[in-house]
Amino acid sequence: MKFVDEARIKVIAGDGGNGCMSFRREKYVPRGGPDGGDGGIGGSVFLIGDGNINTLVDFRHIRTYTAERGSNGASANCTGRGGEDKLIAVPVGTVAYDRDTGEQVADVVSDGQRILVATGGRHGLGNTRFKSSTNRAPRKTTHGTPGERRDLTLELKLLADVGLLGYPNAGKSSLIRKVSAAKPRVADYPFTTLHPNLGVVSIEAHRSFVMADIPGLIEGASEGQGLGIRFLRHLARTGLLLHIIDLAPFDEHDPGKGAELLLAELEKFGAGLNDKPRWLVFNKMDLMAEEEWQEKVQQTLDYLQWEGPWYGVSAVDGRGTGQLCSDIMHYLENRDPAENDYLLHDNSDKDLFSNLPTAGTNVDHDDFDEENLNDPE
Ligand SMILES: Nc1nc2c(ncn2[C@@H]2O[C@H](COP(=O)(O)OP(=O)(O)OP(=O)(O)O)[C@@H](O)[C@H]2O)c(=O)[nH]1
Ligand SMILES: [Mg+2]
Repeated sequence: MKFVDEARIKVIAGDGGNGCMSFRREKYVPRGGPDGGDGGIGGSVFLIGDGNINTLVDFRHIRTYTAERGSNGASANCTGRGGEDKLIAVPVGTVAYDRDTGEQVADVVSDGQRILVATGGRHGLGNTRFKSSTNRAPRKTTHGTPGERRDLTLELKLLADVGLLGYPNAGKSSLIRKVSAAKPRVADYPFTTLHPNLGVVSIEAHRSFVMADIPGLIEGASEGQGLGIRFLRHLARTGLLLHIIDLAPFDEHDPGKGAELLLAELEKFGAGLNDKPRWLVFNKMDLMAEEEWQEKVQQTLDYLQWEGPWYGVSAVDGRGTGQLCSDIMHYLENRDPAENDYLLHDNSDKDLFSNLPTAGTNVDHDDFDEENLNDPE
């Protein structure tokens, strides 16, 4: 399965139908008067949220979406038929921008939500409309107006409550595997994860949150190093970032300095990511003796002058993860939603995520299409 999170499309609403010019012609009815009907209105184009879709890949094949034109009016005062609307199914979490103005035209946040993106043209008037006491045989009609046309950029921003952040190989995918039903690939080399994965973390019946695992970040990601920072957009709507830190990283970088560099990348990305609440999660606790572990954690905390929450876990044997997840749940349930522009999913959304294929599948490296990383054009 390919994961594509950006696409460009053109949407064209239908033109309005033209008004008709006609006069009543009937036996024994001399000078029957005007009877030209109005045209029909043009069809509009809508985006509609669909919880069963989780990628914008289909938009690579079909780029133009056209709604139907309204029919012209006809004689005997027949109004033309309205053009049929065009509905474009998009994943929940899709944001659409007008490419010419940069304006955001749609933000699809729920299944079945319908948002107008191009308005159909108005109908033309038939000559009946122009009848008056002084002009009983008007020869005037108007044309329908053109339907709106727009070039749109679609961006998918996954809707998750919590986002995982960290260097490649820190154990992000291992953690989501441990605490949710999602089974992304885990391997002992960097850049195992090539696209985001979502997992639903159930704390107990009716209490759950959605966690997003994204590809690892490295220094210079904002300049395109590694897989770059484009996947960071999937963290833009999360309420909490978990910064996963490996105290014995494969390239032996200093964990504190590494964390600092990563934060600088967040800052460069913008979108308020560096202001989001962030907790440190020291992973791979099982690899070290207790004392060594304590010492390394302390060194890193001191280096970062960290005063926020932090946790020690092992994504392999699971220690610490239960506490972490229940604290996250507690945090999400108790913060003031008005202060934040992200979405906390109530349990009614759970079904939506439970059928997301991302929660159990991953691309194989062999299947992976390099092109996915680039601009779709
Ligand atoms: N011993 C131990 N190994 C771990 C732990 N967590 C992850 N690993 C190992 O670390 C390696 C990387 O784990 P991943 O979960 O793929 O790391 P990631 O952060 O998702 O990496 P990318 O997808 O490349 O960014 C794998 O070999 C894991 O088995 C842990 O808690 N303890
Ligand atoms: Mg991974």
